[in-house]
Amino acid sequence: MDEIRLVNAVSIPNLPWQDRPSSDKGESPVWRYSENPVIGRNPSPGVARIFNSAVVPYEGEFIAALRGEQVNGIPYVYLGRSKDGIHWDVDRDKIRFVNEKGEEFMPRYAYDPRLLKVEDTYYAIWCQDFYGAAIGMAKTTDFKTFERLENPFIPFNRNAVLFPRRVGGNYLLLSRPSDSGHTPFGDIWLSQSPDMTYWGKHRHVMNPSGNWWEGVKIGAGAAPIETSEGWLLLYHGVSSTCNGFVYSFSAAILDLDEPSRVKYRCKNYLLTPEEPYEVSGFVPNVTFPCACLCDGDTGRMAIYYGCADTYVGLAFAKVDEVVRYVIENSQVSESDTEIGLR
Ligand code: BMA
Repeated sequence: MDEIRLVNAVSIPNLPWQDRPSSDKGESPVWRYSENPVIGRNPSPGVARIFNSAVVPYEGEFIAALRGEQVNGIPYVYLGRSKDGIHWDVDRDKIRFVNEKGEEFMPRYAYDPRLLKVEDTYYAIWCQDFYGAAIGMAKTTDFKTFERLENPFIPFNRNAVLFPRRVGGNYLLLSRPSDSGHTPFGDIWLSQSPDMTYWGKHRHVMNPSGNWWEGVKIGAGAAPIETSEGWLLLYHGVSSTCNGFVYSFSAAILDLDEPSRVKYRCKNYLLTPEEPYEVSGFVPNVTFPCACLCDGDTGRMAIYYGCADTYVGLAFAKVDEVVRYVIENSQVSESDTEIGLR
């Protein structure tokens, strides 16, 4: 295997980081931040919990789209700002979304945001009501005005994640068609658009595998990371127990030019609920990644993941070690490696 490296990655000199503790003898190439969680309960007035949230570097600091569960139980998206990616100031007000005329256009609720820069624009994507659970999208260039885009899909759908650049001239969006409740099924799909409005050329990417940790449903987590081996996709997988669902996460590597083809898929999870803040909370046993910052200079990865629908956690890894682990523990099926069109 040639040297494994990030491709098209920006340099993030202040990426949050902590070396792997020597006491950590786990075989996974991912380790947790020792001061987790980085956002605790009741983080700001009117917000009881912040968890599944996404972070981008912005003007030498960091900005986050945070899933904030209000004290009336309704989730919404708030902006957070941080100099170090660890200590966060949470905006008092929800993100104010507008339509293309600049008029206020708020979703009824919004959760599980992802946030990503594509070309010169930042895109926020979340799950919202569109006569049932569906995907909402907005764009911003200054984090002051968020203009809503057309909802990309009819309901029901969740876990939409954009690619950081066009492939074959099109923007790419992963998503997970679902039901409007606590969906007991779910595959990852890829859709393409020339303009961020019309989405089509849908391709199946992968389904829950025979691996028990991801046997019920899967969903894209962080935006795919471009590497010399392909797109590294962190995704969550759900297993069913007599006490309910357990959310772990792992990774797959998608073909760079045909990302509906899975080149490698890790048969083991990279992280599963173990720590008290992951196994105990509003919904126990949930680790739910929504973002990963990668430093182009060092190959370091900082993964932001929701913990037990209550907190935000940070985990670290090195891209070459993750890619190597996925390849060495890969198990792909025929439906993974095919193009995904029937
Ligand atoms: C999923 C989503 C996530 C949540 C998870 C576990 O269906 O609603 O926001 O973290 O369930 O409750």
